[in-house]
Formats: sequence, C-alpha cells, structure tokens
Amino acid sequence: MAAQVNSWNEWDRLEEIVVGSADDACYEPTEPGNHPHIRNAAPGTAFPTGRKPQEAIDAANAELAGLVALLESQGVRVRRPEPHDYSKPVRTPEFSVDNQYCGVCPRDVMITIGSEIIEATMSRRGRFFEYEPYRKLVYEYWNADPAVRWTTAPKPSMTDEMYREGFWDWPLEKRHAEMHSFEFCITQDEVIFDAADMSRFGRDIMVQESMTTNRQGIQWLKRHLEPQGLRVHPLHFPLDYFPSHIDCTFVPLRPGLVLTNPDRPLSDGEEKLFLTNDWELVEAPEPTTGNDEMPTYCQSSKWLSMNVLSISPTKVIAEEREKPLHDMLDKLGFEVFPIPFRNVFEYGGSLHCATWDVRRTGDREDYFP
Ligand code: DAV
Repeated sequence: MAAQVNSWNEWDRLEEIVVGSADDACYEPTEPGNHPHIRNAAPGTAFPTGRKPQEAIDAANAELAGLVALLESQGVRVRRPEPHDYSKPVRTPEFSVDNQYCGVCPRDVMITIGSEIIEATMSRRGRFFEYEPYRKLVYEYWNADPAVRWTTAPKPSMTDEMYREGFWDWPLEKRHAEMHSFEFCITQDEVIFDAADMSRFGRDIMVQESMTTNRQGIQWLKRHLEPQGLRVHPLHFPLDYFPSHIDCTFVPLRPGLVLTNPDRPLSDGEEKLFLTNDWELVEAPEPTTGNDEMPTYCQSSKWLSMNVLSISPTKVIAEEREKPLHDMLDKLGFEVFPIPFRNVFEYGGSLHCATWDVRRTGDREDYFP
C-alpha cells in the first residue's frame, strides 16, 4: 500500500497538501500571548472581536480556491479542514477567551516529519483547539496506513503565569538591549511551540526561538525527534524583535539553497552549519509592499513576500505582486507560479502558512553530513 504520510523537507515534489479555509474566521483575540493592533491606528484603538465580515471571508476564500486550483492543475491532491465554529469561546479551568481565530493557517498547528504527524502545543489561548478541524483528516491517514504515527505535544496551561504580558509595552531600547536574550511574551517554564517555527531539511529540523516557541519547546522536540535519528537545531535571528514562525525569515528552496531575510540575519555562530555544508544563503529582495501598506488587520510583516510554497525543487508558488522575487527565483533556475493572495494576509500568513504538506516524494536525506 502506498504511504499516506511522507514529507521530509520543504521542497520535494508535492503529492498531497491541506489548504486552509477562511470559513467562519474571527478576529484573533487580545490575550497575554498576543496584542493584535490595527495597522496605522492611534495607540489604544481597540482591535475588533468576533466574526470577520463575510466580504473579507469571501475574498480570502476566493484566493485560497485559486491556490487549490493551481495545485490540482499540477497533479497535487488537495484536502481541506473540517468546518469549525471559531466564534465559540475557549474556556478551560484556568482561562477563557471570547472567540477563536481561524483555519487559514494549518502550518502553524500541524507538521509532518517523515511518516509522523505532530500537533503543536500552540502558544496562544485563542488557538488552543485549532487542531480540531484537522482531526478527521488525521484519523483518515492514521486508519489507512499503519506506518503513520500521530503525536500530540503536551498542552501548556496558558495561565497568566505562562506569559510575560509586560513584553508588549517594552520600549524599543529595551528590545535592542536584550536582543540576545531571546525572551519574549512566553516564559520558559512550560513546553511551548507552534509548528510553523520549524523548517524541515531531511535529517535536520531547524527551529526558531520566538514569541511562539520557547527553549522548553525546543527541548521537547529534541527529546522526541533525536532518538529517531533526527537532529534539532535551534536558530536565532537577533534583529527580529517580534519573531513568530520561521517561514518569513529562513526559507529553504532546494538542497543547498535558503532564501534569507536581509532585515533578520541568522546569528553568526549558526550560519556556520550551512556554510560548511555548502549551502548558499540568498537574500530575498525588498518586498513590493512596505509594512505601513500591509492590510489593516494583518499582524504579519511585509516579509510575507518570501512565504513561498514549493511544488518541487524547481517549481515555486509566489504572491502575484512580488515581481522582484519572481525575477530572482527565475535567475536561480525556478519556474515561478504567481497567484494573488493578499486577501489572505490578515488571516496570519501567505502561501506557506496557509498550507500543511502531508506527502512529498523522497526520503530522509542528510544535507549536513
Ligand atoms: O515576518 O511577520 C509572519 C508569519 C505568520 N505566520 C512575519 C512572520
């Protein structure tokens, strides 16, 4: 029987993928782990709550449908999350938030490592139950193929003590002075990670320490994955004061080539691993949209420009307006598939974020021998 779940890296030929959905999406709640803000609004302006307007949902869904159509035209099997009422509150004995967020970004929650599916702990209250829309699919894969392993990482308490809420008010000078301490809005007591802070390079898993992944989270991943012969490498990008999810910062495109973010260089010591193994680190061009012109409710930076999705080591899907990036990828030997995706940005990401690859061809390779 053909394997149901097999994916070792971010670039091998894609066979099956989950594309998110904006159905029933809500504004992300304000909570200790997240202080969303309206772009260019006066400080103190309240962020909206509850369900997003239907027009905004329809516009995002239309672009997600465009991604689905493109992937299917390339022979990729596309799956979608189950419907989920994100307007319902999250309540545990320790905390509550009035609504959840959305199912646009499976990448944040789910990761495939070989034949194993891992559900991340998550780092924010509003996203505590965000694995639910993917459970039906996980059961399908798990029932169909006895080689599939399924792991749910320990759920953190998400109590007030887990967070450092003062983080959101730190002045820039403090962030600069402490940029090498890698302390953000989550403390180090519990195991915390979002799946999107990981990037898969065969035997080697790169994990960014961030606002959404702490050192205990990385320690858990090490103890879970290294006995299987994998190696987990923490990565640090000291100039990113609000790091969350590695896929707008450090994006591998094929063996030996990583797209990097010129505003967020990898720490010196960590570059060595790549350079001594003949990997080329290529800086992404300046995004075509400045941070101030990003969509009003979008919490991500202009670097969503580099959040590309690989269909194979030679084919890359990129956002339609990022012409300088298309030209660069073209020169590097890639066939670029541009599609419009800006209406998805306010739901937490672009093309890589909005997907979770379940199956790619290829085995576990050692790219850092
Ligand atoms: O650079 O703003 C956005 C990634 C969201 N999933 C950034 C990171």
